Amino acid sequence: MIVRVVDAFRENLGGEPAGVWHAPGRVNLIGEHTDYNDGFVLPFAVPWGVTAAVRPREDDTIRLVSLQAPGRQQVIEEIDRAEGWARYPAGVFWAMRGDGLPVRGADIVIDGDVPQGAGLSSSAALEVAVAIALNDLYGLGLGGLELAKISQRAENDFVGMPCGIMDQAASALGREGHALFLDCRSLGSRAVPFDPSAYGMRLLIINTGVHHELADGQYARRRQDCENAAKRLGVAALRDVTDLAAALQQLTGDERKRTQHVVTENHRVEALIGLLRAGAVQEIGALLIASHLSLRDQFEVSCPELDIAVEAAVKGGARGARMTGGGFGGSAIALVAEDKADKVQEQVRLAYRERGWADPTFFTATPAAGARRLA
Ligand code: GAF
Repeated sequence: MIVRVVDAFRENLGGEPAGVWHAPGRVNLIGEHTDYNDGFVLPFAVPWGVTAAVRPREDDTIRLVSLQAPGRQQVIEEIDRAEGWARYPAGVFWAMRGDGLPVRGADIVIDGDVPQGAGLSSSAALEVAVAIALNDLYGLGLGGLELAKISQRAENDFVGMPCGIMDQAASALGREGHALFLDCRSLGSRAVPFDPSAYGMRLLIINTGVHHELADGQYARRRQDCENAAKRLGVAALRDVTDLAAALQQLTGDERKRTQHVVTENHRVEALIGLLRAGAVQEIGALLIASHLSLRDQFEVSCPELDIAVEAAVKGGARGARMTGGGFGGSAIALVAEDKADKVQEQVRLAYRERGWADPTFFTATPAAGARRLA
C-alpha cells in the first residue's frame, strides 16, 4: 500500500511525498442511528481504509489524485469548486481553515481499499486520512477526537450530509482488538476489548452490494423525526428519555417509532458491553437480532437485501445478525462460530440466488488500529 501510493505520487505529482498516512473505515457492532441523538455507539475500525501520500505546498492550491478515479487529477484553487469525491478532502481544508488553523495547500494521492458499496464509511476514512496528514504536516497538535470533529463538520457543512460523529470517531480513535464505546454527548470514549476469535467465533460482514438511492434523503428525514420527537417531549435529545412508556404515550406515528428505536438501542449498547465485559461474546447475538428488528420495524431503514441476509444467516446457524451503518443497503454483520461460517455464507448465498439477486460478498471483521502515520 505504501509503495503503491508513493509510486503513484511520483508519477502523477512529481517528487516525493512528505509522508504517508492511513485512516480506516468502520463497522458498527451496535448503536445505530443513536449518534445524532446524543446516544451511545460501539463501532470498530476495520482493516480497510484510505492511504494518503501528502506533501504540503507553499500556496493554497490542493492537487488531488485518487487511484480509484484514475486519470482525473483535481486541482482545486477555490475550495467551493471541488467536485464529487474531492469534496470530502476539500471539506477538511475548509473546516480547518474556518477554525483559523494555519493550513495551506497540499499535493495528495489517495488509495482506498474499503470494499465497494459495503457501507463501511470510506468517506469518513478519506476525511480522517487527510485530517491526520494535515495535522502532522502543519503541526496543528490536534488529538484524534478533534480530527474526528473537524471531519464530521467537513461532511455536515461542506459535503452536506448531516451525519453524526460515529464514523469519523471510529476511524480516528479505533484500537486493534477493541471496539470503541463512545458517548456521543460527552464525547467520552472507552476501548472495549472485542476478539470473537478467542471464543471460536468470528464477526462476518455480509456486503449486500446494493445502495438504494433514497438513502441520503431518508437519513435527513430520520434525523428530523428524532429532533421533532425530542422537542415534543421537551428533552434536549432522545438520549434524555428515561421513561419510555410515558414518552410513547405522548407521541404518534413516525416520531413514536423512532423514539422507541433510539431509546431501546441505547440500552442494547450498554447491555452488549456488559456481556462483553463478562466474557459472554456468544450471548450478544440476541441483542444484534433485536437491534435489526428495531431498525427494520421502528426506524425503517432496512431493505429486503439486508433483511434476507440477516434471516438467512440466522437460519444457517449465526448466533445473531443485524444491518450495520446507515441502512438502505451496505452491509449486515453476523456473529458465527468458526465451524459454522461456511454454512452461514452458503445459506445467505442461496437465499440471494433464490431471489435472483447478485451474490453478496463476505469478509471477516477484526478490529484494527485507527488513523496513523505509516511513513
Ligand atoms: C451513517 C452516519 F454517518 C453515522 O453518523 C450514523 O448515524 C450511522 O449512519 C447510523 O448509525 O453511517
